[in-house]
Amino acid sequence: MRRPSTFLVLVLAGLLTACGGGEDTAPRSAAQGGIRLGFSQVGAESAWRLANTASIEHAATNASVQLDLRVADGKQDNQIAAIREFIAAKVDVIAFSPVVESGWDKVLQEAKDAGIPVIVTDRTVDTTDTSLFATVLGSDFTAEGRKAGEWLVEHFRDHKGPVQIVEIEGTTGSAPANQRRTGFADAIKADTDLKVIDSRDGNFTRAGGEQVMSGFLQEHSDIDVLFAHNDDAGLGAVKAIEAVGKRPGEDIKIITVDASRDGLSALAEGRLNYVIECNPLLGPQLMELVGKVKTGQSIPRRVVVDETTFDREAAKAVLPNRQY
Ligand code: GZL
Ligand code: ZN
Repeated sequence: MRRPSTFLVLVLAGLLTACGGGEDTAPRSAAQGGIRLGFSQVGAESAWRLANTASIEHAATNASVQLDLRVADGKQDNQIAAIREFIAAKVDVIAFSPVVESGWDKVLQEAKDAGIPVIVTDRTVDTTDTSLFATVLGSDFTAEGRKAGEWLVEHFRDHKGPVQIVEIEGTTGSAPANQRRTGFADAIKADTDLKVIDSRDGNFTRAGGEQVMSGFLQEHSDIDVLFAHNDDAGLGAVKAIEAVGKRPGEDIKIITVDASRDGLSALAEGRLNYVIECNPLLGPQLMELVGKVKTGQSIPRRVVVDETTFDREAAKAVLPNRQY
């Protein structure tokens, strides 16, 4: 009997892999096999970011997409340089998570002129020319901020007198920072006692959160609430709060966004009070979109990922098998 061709064996093997278990098993079509994807990643600033990178790498392997992922250490210039290298290398598709919203039109026009489709993931870009990218895959950050504010309005309904809130923002100019701030502010408008008395950039890192929170604690005597734009900054703030002998989660109520393992553990232990999920596991959906873009299939202009919220009980329930 003639030996099945190598190609046939590879495809069959690939299909079997795709049927494996686990979150990141992207449904694999032969069309994705061998597609070259250039991905520019923001950096390695938080647990969320590391989980996001792992999800993309894992899903590329499952989909046999040839991935060239470059980490930009939080610098837009590095991302623009990486995208230019992908254009020079004539990759099939470019995808990236833009560290900040603005300043992308020129390099995205170069990709368009080179006939290379671009997928924006996670953070969004602020441009008038939406022909510069095929789709945006990621969270609704405004909704995340709104969920944080709604919990606060509910939780402080019976609070008499002013509630003093401080905010540790994400990276200045980034879509999550801009939109979480807006969503939060809109939601707390419902209660005039809720006042943001100070707000500063903690850059989504633990060190940034600790530094900003210790500054707030020196300047403000009665802080009731902290809204941190991600778990890592919130966990850094917890350290600063404990360093001055106050009880995080008790003396100062804390709300964060991401729902990483460490964030949910702190919530389960009562050092945080409420955590809004921001889903980093974008890999499988990204590879599906890459396959469709490459084969010219139509795709939606916006793909919003599902995400939920956690209180203490919910955190305890999911922790045992939390993936990241
Ligand atoms: C949100 C993402 C943010 C996370 C942070 O989708 O861009 O950047 O909330 C990460 O943890 O650093
Ligand atoms: Zn008070």
